[in-house]
Parts: sequence; C-alpha cells; structure tokens
Amino acid sequence: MLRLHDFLPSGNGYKARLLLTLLSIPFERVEVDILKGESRTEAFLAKNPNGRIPVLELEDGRCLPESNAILGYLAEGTPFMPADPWQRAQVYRWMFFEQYSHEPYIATSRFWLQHGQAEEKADELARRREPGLAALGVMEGHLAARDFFVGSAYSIADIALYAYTHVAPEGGFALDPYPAVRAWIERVAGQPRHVPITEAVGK
Ligand SMILES: N[C@@H](CCC(=O)N[C@@H](CS)C(=O)NCC(=O)O)C(=O)O
Repeated sequence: MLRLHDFLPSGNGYKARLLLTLLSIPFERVEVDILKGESRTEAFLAKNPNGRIPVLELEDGRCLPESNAILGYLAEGTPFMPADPWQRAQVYRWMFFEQYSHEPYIATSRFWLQHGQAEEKADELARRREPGLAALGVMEGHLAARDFFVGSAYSIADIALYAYTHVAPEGGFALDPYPAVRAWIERVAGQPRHVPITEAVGK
C-alpha cells in the first residue's frame, strides 16, 4: 500500500491526501510532527534529504517528495491531468505559480500565525503581505471568467492552489475582496469525495 508521510495541518500534505481520496486510492497516512523535528531525523532525511513533508512512499520503497510532483505522479492517466500538451503545460504553469508566487507568502504567513509567531515574525509577515495579495489578485483575474484553472475541468492545478487558498484567512489574507476565488473554493469543496484539510483520511 502507498504510504504518505504527512502533517495534518499542512496544505502541502493535504494536496496529496485530497487527491488520493478523490481517486479512491487506499493509503497509509504517517503523521510526522514537524513541530517536534520529526522531519529532520536521520530516518526521515533518508526519505527526503530536504527534510520536509509530504513524501509519498511507494510499495517498492521509492520515495517521492514535493507535493506538486506527488500530484503529477498520482494524476497521470486520470481526469485530473489533461492529455493535451497545451493543457498539461497550463497545469504546470499554475503549479509552478503556486510554488513560486503563492505558497511562500500565504502558506508561510499561515504557519507563523497558527504557531504563535506573529510577534517574532512581524517584519517577515509584513514583507510577505504584498506578494500574497498579488497572487490572490492573479487568481481572481483568471477565475473571473472560468470555473476551474485549466480548461473547464477540475485538475491538479486546482488542487495545488486550493490547498492554501481556502485557508488563506488563517494567514491573515481575507478573501472578501475576491468573489471569483470564493466561488471557486465552493466549487472545489463541492466535488464528489472532497475531504477537508482537517480530516485525517487514510489508514
Ligand atoms: N515545496 C515543498 C514544500 C514542503 C514544505 O514546506 N513542507 C513543510 C510543511 S508544509 C515541512 O515539512 N516543514 C518541516 C521542516 O521544514 O522541517 C512541497 O510542496 O512539498
């Protein structure tokens, strides 16, 4: 059985957890408490030398880190990854956008605020505000005339971006000014077999 090394509050872990559930793929979820340094042990570093969850461990022992690489691996040949090269490139485009222009600002702010570091990280939080708002603005513009990020179907581009966008208010990014983003969040949450970030799915 596949094994997902995960940390429940993590949006990056949630991406993999959500897609595995949407695809009805059985998996074992191994909780790695990153707050206690469990992602930096020798045993964990052997699975991901970068010391971060999520890591998808295959039945033969191969380990795949990086949330969006895990999404790509699992989605191959499913409706969550288009076959057309242009559409696939659009999926990559939004997944790279998520990692470079969205996650470093919105997810990191959420982590600090949720873990009592508001004062200690006040300068960093202030620096990350404008780029985070810019990312939400780009999403709002794109979604104004679309139901999903790529084509007309729910794909791993949506999953990658949904993970930290729907909890952006926990990072101090209110979503009131982004009606198209809010409508998309409801659309994603309304998909069959959807599970919330708080649910410890898997065995
Ligand atoms: N680019 C990576 C980022 C993974 C990441 O930042 N993981 C965090 C939790 S969300 C982590 O494991 N941090 C633990 C640490 O840095 O020790 C991905 O998308 O998977």
